[in-house]
Amino acid sequence: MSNSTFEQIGKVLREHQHFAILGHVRPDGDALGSQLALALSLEQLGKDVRVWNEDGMLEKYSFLPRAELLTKSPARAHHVDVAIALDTAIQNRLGTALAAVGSAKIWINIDHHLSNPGYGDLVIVDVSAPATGEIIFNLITSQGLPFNHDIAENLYAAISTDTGSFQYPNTSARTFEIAAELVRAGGLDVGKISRQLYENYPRRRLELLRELLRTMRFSAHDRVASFSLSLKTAADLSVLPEDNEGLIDHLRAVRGVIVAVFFEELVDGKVRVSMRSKDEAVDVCAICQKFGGGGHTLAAGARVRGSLAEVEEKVLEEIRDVLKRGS
Ligand SMILES: [Mn+2]
Repeated sequence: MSNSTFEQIGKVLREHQHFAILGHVRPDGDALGSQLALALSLEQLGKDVRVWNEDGMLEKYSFLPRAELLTKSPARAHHVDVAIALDTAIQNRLGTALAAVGSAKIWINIDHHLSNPGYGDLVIVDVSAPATGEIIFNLITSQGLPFNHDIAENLYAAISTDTGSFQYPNTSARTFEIAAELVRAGGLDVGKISRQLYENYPRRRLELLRELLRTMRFSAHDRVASFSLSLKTAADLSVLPEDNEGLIDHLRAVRGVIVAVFFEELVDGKVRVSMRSKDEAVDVCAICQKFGGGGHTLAAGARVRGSLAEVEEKVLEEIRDVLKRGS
């Protein structure tokens, strides 16, 4: 990534008319906020912009300014000039949004995941950025693209959620400078945004946490903590996929825990594994890559075929091996 890549992307954004902005399946605040922010900037330039995600807009993030722009990917493929994948480590993780792009002259890939192989024609994978939203901010400001309150609020939400409210290790002085600029130039009400992000959960999320805590396990001398969600429990509680975002942090927050793992049984015979590490020496991205997944050094995931019990066993064994080798 270099300034010239930012310039090339800026040029492509100005010179073309029809855009599709895509994000990964099971989106988080960074994916959704980044998609909306870039879309709003392009809209101000007078561009025709589609904003697609396999899951559409989540209830939890429907407060984001102009959230209605982001829709489920259409069943019929559309031709666009430029397709832009945001926050998406593997192109397949675009899901139906990938299929919705009939063809595009140019693919742009903007991301901060270590495991991103750099697919596409113009690529910015900045692993030092704690959120894709930070890279979008850099793109908008460096290329003089339109900026306003709504764009600022979407970027603030993206950065706040992906840094765990400015806590995770990638959070830098630059991150705070960007946040300050968003608050100042965008005229943001931080308290209001934070209430919507962190104090507006449905009751069932806490009921889900109660069930997850019943399954909590510690191993490797309490350095590994995990819990799991079966399809049955998810159905009993009418859980939405978005309800479990962030619950793994309860495991990570325990003193002595180095690796936290969340296992979620999926309908397709696979188990979704989310992993967090508190120690740079324990690279959970590398562990997840062994199971076909990827992510960041301290936060990664994979989808592994097998029953909940089988996958738990296999994955926990692998983590214990890695910890043994390290200690
Ligand atoms: Mn992200």
